[in-house]
Amino acid sequence: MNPTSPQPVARRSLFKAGAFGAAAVAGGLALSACGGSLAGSAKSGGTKTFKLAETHPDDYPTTLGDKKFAELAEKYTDGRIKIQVYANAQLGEESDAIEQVQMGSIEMTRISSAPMGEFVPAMGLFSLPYLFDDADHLWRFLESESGKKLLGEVDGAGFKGLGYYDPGARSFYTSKKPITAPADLKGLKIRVQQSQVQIDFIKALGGSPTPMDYGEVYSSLQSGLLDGAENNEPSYYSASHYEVAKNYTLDRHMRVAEVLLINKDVWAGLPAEDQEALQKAADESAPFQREKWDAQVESDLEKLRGEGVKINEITDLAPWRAATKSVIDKHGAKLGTYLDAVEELRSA
Ligand code: GTR
Repeated sequence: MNPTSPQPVARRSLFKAGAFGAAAVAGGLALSACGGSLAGSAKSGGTKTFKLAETHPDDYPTTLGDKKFAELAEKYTDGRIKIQVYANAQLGEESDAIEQVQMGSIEMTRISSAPMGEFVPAMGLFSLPYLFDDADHLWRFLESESGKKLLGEVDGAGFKGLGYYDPGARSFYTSKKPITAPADLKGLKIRVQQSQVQIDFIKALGGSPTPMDYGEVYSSLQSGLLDGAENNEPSYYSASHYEVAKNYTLDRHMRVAEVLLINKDVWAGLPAEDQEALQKAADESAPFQREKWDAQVESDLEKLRGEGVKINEITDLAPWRAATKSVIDKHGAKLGTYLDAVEELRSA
């Protein structure tokens, strides 16, 4: 990685030879580790075992959502489908996990919609800055016809979208100086997810965007390769990024929906009753995950204060919106009806 220049991300870059090879190897290893003989599923005595890739630790709210989903899926299929949740990025970083689900060497993943945006451009909607007023606004959209249609778009890229999980709100954290105004980001190297929209967001603020895997952020902050990054409270806390970047600026610039995905062919190969059972399990796991999320944000903020993190709450977003309007103008044009729906639901 070149730390001084932003790295453009195209869908193709996620398929670069190295990553593709690594994903294939990881997928193969994971399969043999589970004793799977079919590509994409391990079958024995009429039961199927699916792997679900999750980047977060075991007790993180999205992982708890995955586990609830797995528990309900097993129950509603009378044990015909078992889902094994592999937390802590055991099956690879998110860009690899997406590819593996697309290839079918992993059946399922819970993933951020930001890297999905490189496969399904409409998912880039969630990386538009300062778009949703709050979690309720986001959920009104996610549960609307428009939100469901957007989830359906993953179909064209080889996936079936089973549902959304709460992503909280992403905010900046920096190692040296605290961020209090948009101009403070000038010249800072800020890690972003694999997302062109996020690259443009940091550029609009005068910073130097650095797309990087989640697992590399801690050491890059520590070594000074990065000046900062951005994420929600549970990620900032659970990945210990606060240890190496102690200034947290709550500007809540993005609510990057989390998505639950299954490989499209694996889905298509299931009998209708199992499809219904999986969908019901996913639907019921979402409110459970959201409840866990809200509780986690509260307790993590408390712990972060206890660790001496300097928390700076941004109350006036007007200058931030003004500085980044070009991002909405550039990417919003491609998202027409989805953006209209977000506007309509603003104060429903
Ligand atoms: C988290 C998200 C992860 C991952 C991470 C990141 O908020 O839940 O799936 O995308 O951010 O920044 O890479």
